[in-house]
Amino acid sequence: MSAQNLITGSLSRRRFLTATSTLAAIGAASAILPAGVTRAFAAEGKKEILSGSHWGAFWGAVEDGRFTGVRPWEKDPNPNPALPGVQDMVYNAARIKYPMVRRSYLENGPKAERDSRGSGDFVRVSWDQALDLVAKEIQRLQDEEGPWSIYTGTYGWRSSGRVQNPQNMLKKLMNLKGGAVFSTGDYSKGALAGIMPYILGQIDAEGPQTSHRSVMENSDLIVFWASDPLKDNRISAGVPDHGEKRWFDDMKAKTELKKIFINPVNIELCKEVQGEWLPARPHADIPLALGICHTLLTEDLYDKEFIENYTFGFDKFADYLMGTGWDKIEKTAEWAAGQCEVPAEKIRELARLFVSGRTMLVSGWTPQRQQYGEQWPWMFITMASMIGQIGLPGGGFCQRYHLDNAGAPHSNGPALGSAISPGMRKEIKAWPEEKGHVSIPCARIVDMLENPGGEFEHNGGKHVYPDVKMTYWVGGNPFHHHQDRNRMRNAWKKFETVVIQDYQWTASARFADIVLPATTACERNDIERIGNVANLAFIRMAKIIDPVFEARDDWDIFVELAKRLGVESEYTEGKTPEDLIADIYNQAKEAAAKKDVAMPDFEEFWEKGIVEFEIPEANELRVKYADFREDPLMNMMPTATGKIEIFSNEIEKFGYDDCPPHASWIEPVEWLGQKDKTYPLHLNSSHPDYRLHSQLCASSARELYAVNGHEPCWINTKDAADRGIVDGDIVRVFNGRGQILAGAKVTDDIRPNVIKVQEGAWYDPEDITDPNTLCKYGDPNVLTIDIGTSRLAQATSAHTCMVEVEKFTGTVPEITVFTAPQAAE
Ligand SMILES: Nc1nc2c(c(=O)[nH]1)N[C@H]1C(S)=C(S)[C@@H](COP(=O)(O)OP(=O)(O)OC[C@H]3O[C@@H](n4cnc5c(=O)[nH]c(N)nc54)[C@H](O)[C@@H]3O)O[C@H]1N2
Ligand SMILES: Nc1nc2c(c(=O)[nH]1)N[C@H]1C(S)=C(S)[C@@H](COP(=O)(O)OP(=O)(O)OC[C@H]3O[C@@H](n4cnc5c(=O)[nH]c(N)nc54)[C@H](O)[C@@H]3O)O[C@H]1N2
Ligand SMILES: [Mo]
Repeated sequence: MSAQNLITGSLSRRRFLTATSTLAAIGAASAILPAGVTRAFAAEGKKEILSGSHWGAFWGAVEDGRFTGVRPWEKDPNPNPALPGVQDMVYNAARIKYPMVRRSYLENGPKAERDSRGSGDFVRVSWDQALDLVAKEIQRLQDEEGPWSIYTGTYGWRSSGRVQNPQNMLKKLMNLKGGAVFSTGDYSKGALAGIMPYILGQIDAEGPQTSHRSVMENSDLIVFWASDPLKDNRISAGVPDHGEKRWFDDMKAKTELKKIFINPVNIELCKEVQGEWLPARPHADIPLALGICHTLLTEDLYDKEFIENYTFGFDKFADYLMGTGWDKIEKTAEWAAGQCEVPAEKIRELARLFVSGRTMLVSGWTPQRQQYGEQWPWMFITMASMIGQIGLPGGGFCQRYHLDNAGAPHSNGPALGSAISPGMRKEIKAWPEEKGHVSIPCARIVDMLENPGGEFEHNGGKHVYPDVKMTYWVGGNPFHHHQDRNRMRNAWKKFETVVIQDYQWTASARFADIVLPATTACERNDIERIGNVANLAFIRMAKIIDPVFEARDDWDIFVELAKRLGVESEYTEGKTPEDLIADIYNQAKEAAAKKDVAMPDFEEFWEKGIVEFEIPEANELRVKYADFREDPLMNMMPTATGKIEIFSNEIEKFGYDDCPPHASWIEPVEWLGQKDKTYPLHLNSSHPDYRLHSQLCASSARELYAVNGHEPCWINTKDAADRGIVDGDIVRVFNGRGQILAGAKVTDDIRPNVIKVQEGAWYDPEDITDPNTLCKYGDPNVLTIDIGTSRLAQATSAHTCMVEVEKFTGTVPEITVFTAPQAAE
């Protein structure tokens, strides 16, 4: 039994006391654990244990050591309907029970053929055997090649918890062994994060935003532009507080507040608050905004004083609007109407409306998750600058109301640190640039695999793709999150060794050589905050039950590898996760004391499971950029000019034709305005209602949304009728890159010529030997394009995608992805 199980596992308090001699034997670090941590939660009999997850805080019921159910925390104002999936996943048929190795790899090692990856031909091995294999391969590659031969980009949403961060654990281990190729950026807002430093000198779409109360008390109009705060706040990277529900209730009650939703989908929030749905063409947000800006300019409605005092480079943008800029097109409302299918008069009306009172412009992130995605955030802020209300109560713009309830007032609670950092690369071998760059933009993984030694450009720099031989992935699911699955499947063969550490048989695990079964967050201890912005409370993420089957904590797995690789003590630094939980709690407690906020001792906190904080009245009225507005010299923007940059000299120097030096419209390769109508429907693969990406897809929560057993495909009534499709039909969605099955959801809540298949649907190939095989369940990333947004950010262009849909008339193949491969059962 591991040390951790002894301390926090299913032993009763009395038995824990009798076990102290064993404890002493396993090391001092464990023996100094505060008594609170040692409390056994998964003891005999029935009880409920408070814990937290991406989906919310909950009480987990335990009967005779078995996790039997979840009940939302009673203070959650809007529990996520998918929450029961958290319990269901623990014993789910897709759970990885044992360490497994692909047969061919077990027999032949890294020189094994790679075509049978994904066939499910695995052999069960012992933990020792699996760990030896992994450690041996890491050591061999570090010795014979170098750190540039191992890719540990390992992007992904893992589980909540400030300590149990498997990505950082892996990176720390790799850094101690000489390093590896890491990744930069994210799939979320990669283009935004690339461009914003040039515009505002900061990412902006992070942390607290203008408070909801400021909006409710001051705004006359709120525009949700590609933003869905009702759906997207259901989850959080920490534990969601779901307080945004109160904001929606207030919005609904305040009928004099006008709400406009610019979205190809009539989302639930629009209906809930009786908003106006403006179903503009997807990907035509920039033309629509340009039409608005042109009206503001030509009707002399824009805020000249704001432009003069707070922004840089407007004259060049004005030339561009008037047709004397780089593309010589005047961006009249009529021109815009032709692109976005919103009538010209409506565009002018919007422009006038935006300046007639206090306007809050809210953007989500899909318009930057497309080709030339850098342009949208720039366009959005340029438009807000012309309106001139940035820094005023209830005015300006916000790019994050859809995550972490970012307009919530924050409590007086202290920050809560995170425990394990990747550290610095230990230089065992020098790393010459010609061996490849030390990191790649995360969404360029397939380019890297296809072009070892090839050059790529990124944010003004030129680098070389490394020649990687191995990948180790934890806490992410590349076979859901990455685009153009068939192309990826082929490129993936470049890896000689693929290690996937997960708790469930994702497609990534199926396409691995070595599969290591990790615990879920319910089988180990951690700590989190409720509300990344509100910071309502610190919550114990308690170990609810002992690990099931042969699953082990990520921490334990890495300690075992560190032992084999001779770096155990540097890796653990003499601590266990429980020590680290106590450490970060105690650091926070000290910081709180300095602010005169009292917090209980760690043991008391751990016993109770929660410490809640108070919300000072003053924190309700936050206005973002108010200080900049008040004094733009003292509080200048951290940009080159100290102002909001409508034009960027730095970007101009890069000379990128795919990222001009001011917000611009460049037609994407695929969109509804293109001439070629082979694939006439735009695919919207936005984030799922009742999952977090691919997490919980295998759980019973699927019953909330599946259509005829498949991932739903929202399709407009007219588009369906034109194709003889009725609600509930199985349809085939296809283009030149691939094909999937899905279940038709026929509705007028999506505009014509657009369909929606949510990202995160599990990839279930019918025949892995076929390069264009059908996905039997409905993964939209079989259809999406894999190109960088531009040379600036090199982010994903997942939303740039055209498809066709037809009724599926063949025999519907059985969905097999939600059960483990046979040998692994
Ligand atoms: N077409 C399209 N594609 C997209 C997007 C889109 O809008 N459209 N969105 C993109 C975005 S924004 C994102 S962020 C990505 C998300 O992509 P990912 O973050 O890769 O998606 P998840 O499904 O959250 O994957 C997390 C994985 O970690 C595993 N896991 C959870 N907890 C643990 C743990 O404690 N230990 C270990 N070892 N494993 C654990 C889960 O089982 C799961 O397999 O997808 C991107 N892909
Ligand atoms: N429930 C749930 N919430 C989540 C996640 C999840 O998986 N599930 N994932 C989290 C993560 S990692 C991220 S990055 C964020 C994602 O945040 P976003 O990228 O903002 O979220 P989405 O819901 O994908 O898209 C927002 C809205 O944009 C609309 N849209 C799509 N294309 C266009 C377009 O071209 N123009 C316009 N105007 N609108 C368009 C979609 O219909 C959708 O309503 O969400 C987070 N929240
Ligand atoms: Mo994301």
